[in-house]
Amino acid sequence: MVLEVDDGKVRKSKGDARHPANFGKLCSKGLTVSKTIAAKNRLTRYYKRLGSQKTAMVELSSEQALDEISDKLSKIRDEFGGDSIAFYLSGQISTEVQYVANKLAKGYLRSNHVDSNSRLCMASAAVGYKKSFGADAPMGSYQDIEHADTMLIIGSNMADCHPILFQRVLAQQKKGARLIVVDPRRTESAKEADLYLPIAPGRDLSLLVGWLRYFVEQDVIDREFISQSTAGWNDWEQEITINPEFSLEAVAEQTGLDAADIIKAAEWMMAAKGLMSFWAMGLNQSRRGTHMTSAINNLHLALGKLGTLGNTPFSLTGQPNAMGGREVGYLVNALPGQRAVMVKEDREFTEKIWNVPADTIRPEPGAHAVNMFRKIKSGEIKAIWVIGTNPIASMPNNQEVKEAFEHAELVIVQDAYHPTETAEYADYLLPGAIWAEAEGTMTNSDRHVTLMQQAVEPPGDTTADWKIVTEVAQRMGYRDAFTYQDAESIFSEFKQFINPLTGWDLSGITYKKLAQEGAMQWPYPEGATTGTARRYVTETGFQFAFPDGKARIVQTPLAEAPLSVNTTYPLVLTTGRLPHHWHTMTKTGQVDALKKLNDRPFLHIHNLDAQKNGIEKNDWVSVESIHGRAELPVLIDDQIRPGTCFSPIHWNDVYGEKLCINEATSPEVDPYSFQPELKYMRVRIAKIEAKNYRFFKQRAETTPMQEAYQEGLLAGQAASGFSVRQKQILAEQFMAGFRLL
Ligand SMILES: Nc1nc2c(c(=O)[nH]1)N[C@H]1C(S)=C(S)[C@@H](COP(=O)(O)OP(=O)(O)OC[C@H]3O[C@@H](n4cnc5c(=O)[nH]c(N)nc54)[C@H](O)[C@@H]3O)O[C@H]1N2
Ligand SMILES: Nc1nc2c(c(=O)[nH]1)N[C@H]1C(S)=C(S)[C@@H](COP(=O)(O)OP(=O)(O)OC[C@H]3O[C@@H](n4cnc5c(=O)[nH]c(N)nc54)[C@H](O)[C@@H]3O)O[C@H]1N2
Ligand SMILES: [Mo]
Repeated sequence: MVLEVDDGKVRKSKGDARHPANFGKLCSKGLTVSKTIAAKNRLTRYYKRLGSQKTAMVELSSEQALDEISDKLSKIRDEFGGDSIAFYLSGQISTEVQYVANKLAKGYLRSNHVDSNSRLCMASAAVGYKKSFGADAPMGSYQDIEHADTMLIIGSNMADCHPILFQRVLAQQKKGARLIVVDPRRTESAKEADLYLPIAPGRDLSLLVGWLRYFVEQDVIDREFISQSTAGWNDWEQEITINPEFSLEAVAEQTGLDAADIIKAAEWMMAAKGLMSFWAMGLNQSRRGTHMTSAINNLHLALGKLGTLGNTPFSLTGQPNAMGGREVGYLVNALPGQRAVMVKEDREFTEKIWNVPADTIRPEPGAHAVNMFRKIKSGEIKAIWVIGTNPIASMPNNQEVKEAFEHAELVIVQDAYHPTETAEYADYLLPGAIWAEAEGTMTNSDRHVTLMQQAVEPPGDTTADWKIVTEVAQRMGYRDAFTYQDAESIFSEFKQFINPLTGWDLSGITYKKLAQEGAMQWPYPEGATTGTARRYVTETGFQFAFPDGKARIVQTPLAEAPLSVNTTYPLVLTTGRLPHHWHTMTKTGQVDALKKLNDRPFLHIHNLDAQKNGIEKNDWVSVESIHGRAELPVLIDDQIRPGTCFSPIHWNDVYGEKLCINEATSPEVDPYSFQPELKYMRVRIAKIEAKNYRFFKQRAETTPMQEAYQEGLLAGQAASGFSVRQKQILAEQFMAGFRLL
C-alpha cells in the first residue's frame, strides 16, 4: 500500500503497483485506511486498572507502566516459574514483535505457552502441509492463477475475503478458466462459479476423498509421479477403493450434493492443464481441518498436478502476517525458521542463536489457545499478555475465556484501539503503534515478505509493539538479549534461522532491498537475485521437505465426524465474514462508508427454516447451543442451505449484549492442529422480542470521505478484472451505502 502523507497525516491510500499480490488494487478496507489510522478510538496512552475488572482505568506514564509490569511479571516468574506466564499473539502484528515475544517466552522465561489467533485460523493448513510436504506454507504462488485453467474454491468466500485476489481469479475465468465453488451458502464467490456445489456443512472430507476414489476409478492417477516422488500411496488407494464410505452414492448422500455435479467437478480437475485449489476457514475451522488440507494435497499429488505453472494446492492465509508468525514459531510447539520444540537439534540450534544455556528450551509444547485459557481459569497459568488480538470476542465459547480472564492474576493487553471486548478485562493496557507508524515486516500467503515503512508519527504515547516487549524484557533482567537498535536488527537475528530441510531462507532479504525493490518471496537465499515462486522443485525432480525427499500420501479417514443435528438442536450454525468489516471491527467500525455498506449483524436462515419456526422478516431470534446463546435480527432468503444458518462475526459485546456469536460456538478442536471447530455448531433458534438497537447512527457531514471513498472504489473497479455483474453488485452496494451517508 502507498500512503499519501500531508502535514504528518495520512490523507489517502492507494495500491502499490509494484506489489505482486495486488498490482495496485485495493479493497474497500484498504481504500479507507486513512480513516482507521486516525480514528477517534485509537488507544494512545498507557492505562492501569486500580480496582477489579471492568472498573475505570487510570492513565500512567510509559515508564511507570513498563516498570510495574516488569516487576509483576518477575514476581510471578520467581514464585511460580516462567511457564506460569503466557503470551497470546496475533497475525496482525509485525514479524519483529512476534519474534521478540516468542524469544522472551521460550528462551528466557522458559514458557512454551505462546499461542496466537492463528490457532483459530491457519493451524489446520499448517499441520496439513507439514504432514504432506514436510513443511508449512504453500508451495505455489499467486502468479499461478494466471496459468490455471481450473480453479477450485472450497470453504472460502474469496470474493468477500480476498477480493483483490478474486479479481485475478475472475480475470482468468474470463479467459476461459473454469471455476468450481463449494460452500453451503450461495456467496458472492459462488455466484461467479461455473459449477457451484452447495455442500452440507462439515462434510467436505467425504467429497475430497470421493474425488480421489473417482480419479482411481477413472485410471488417471499419475503413477510415475506417485512412485518417484511420494510415499504411502498403495495403502490409501486400497482403502479408499474398498471402503463403501467413499463410493459416489455415499459421498452424494453425506454431502447432500448431486452425484452428477460431483463427477462434473472431478472431470474438470482431471482434464485441467493448470489446477489450483484454494481453501480457507470453511475447511480449516473444523475438527477434520488437518485432514482436509491433506486430502486436497492428495488430489494434487495423485494427479501429479503441482509444482508446475498453474498447478498447486493453495491455502489462503487470512491475516496480513499470519505467515510471518508461522515462520517465527508463534505457536506452542514451534521455534523460529519452521522448527519444533520437540526436536532436540531444533532446540539446540535455537539456544545457540538466542545465546542461552543448553536445555533452556522446554521440549513439551505449551497449551494451545483453547487449553491456554482453561489453564488460566484453573490457575496453572497466572499471567497473560495479549498482543494484537481480541480473544474475548474471537474465541469460541467465549464465556469460558471470560472466566479465564476473571481468574488471571495479571492481564496485559497491548492494542491500538479502544474500547475492545478484551480490554474490559485488562489490568494494564499498552498502546501499540500500527503498521504505518513503525517499521517492520510482514509475510503474505504466497511467501512474499513486505516492509512496512514508517509513514507517520505514532500518536500520543503509542510505541512500536516490539519496543514495548523488549523494554519489559530488559527490565526483567534480560538486557543483553533484548537490546535492539531498531526493527531491522531483530529481522537480521531472525534471518539466521535458515532451515535447509524446509527451504525456509530469508538470508538474501534486507530492509534496504525491500525498500528499493518491493516485496521479496522466500526461499530467498543470500546471493539470489529473485525469489522462489515454486518450492520443492529441483533440476533433478521433486525434493519435498522430508529426509527422503518424498511427499507423503496422508490417510484421511472419516473419523471425527461433526455431530449430527437432532431434535433439540436441529440446525447447523456456521460463521464468517462480511466484505466491508474486519473481525471485531475495532478499525472498520469507525469508517462511515464501511458501516453503511454492512450495517448490522444478522442470522441468515433459509425461508423454509423461517417458516418452520414462525419467523418473519425484521424479527429477532435467539440462536442457542449447548454452550450459550446469541440474539440477532434475522436475514431470510434462499441463498443458504436449508438446515444451515450463518452469522457474521463482527458485532460483539462493544455493540451490545448477546450479539457475540462466539457465545454459542464450539470449543471442539481438531486432534492434530487443535484448531477449534468455528464453522459447525448444532443450534436451535426461536423468535424473541425485537430489540431496538441502532447499530450505526447516521451522521450528517461526511462529504470529503464520501468523495474519497467513491473515487477510490471506482478507481479500484476500473482497474480491475471485475465482471459486469460484479461491478453492478458493487455499484449497488456502494450506492446503497452512499445514500445512507
Ligand atoms: N472482508 C474481510 N476479509 C477478510 C477478513 C475479514 O474480517 N473481513 N479476515 C481475514 C481472515 S483473518 C481470514 S482467516 C480470511 C477468511 O476467509 P474465508 O475463509 O474465505 O472467510 P469466512 O467467511 O470465514 O468463511 C468462508 C466460507 O466458508 C463457508 N463454510 C462454512 N462452513 C463450511 C463447510 O463446512 N464447508 C465449506 N466448503 N464451506 C463452509 C462459509 O459459508 C463462508 O462463505 O479472511 C480474511 N479476509
Ligand atoms: N465464530 C468465529 N470466530 C472466529 C472466526 C470465525 O470465522 N468464526 N475466525 C477466527 C479467525 S480466522 C481469526 S484470524 C480471529 C480474529 O480475531 P481477533 O484477532 O481477535 O480479531 P481482530 O478484531 O482482528 O483483533 C485484532 C486486535 O488487535 C488490535 N490491533 C490492530 N492492529 C494492531 C497493532 O498493530 N498492534 C497492536 N498491539 N494491536 C493491534 C485491534 O484493535 C484488535 O483489538 O477470529 C477467529 N474467530
Ligand atoms: Mo484468520
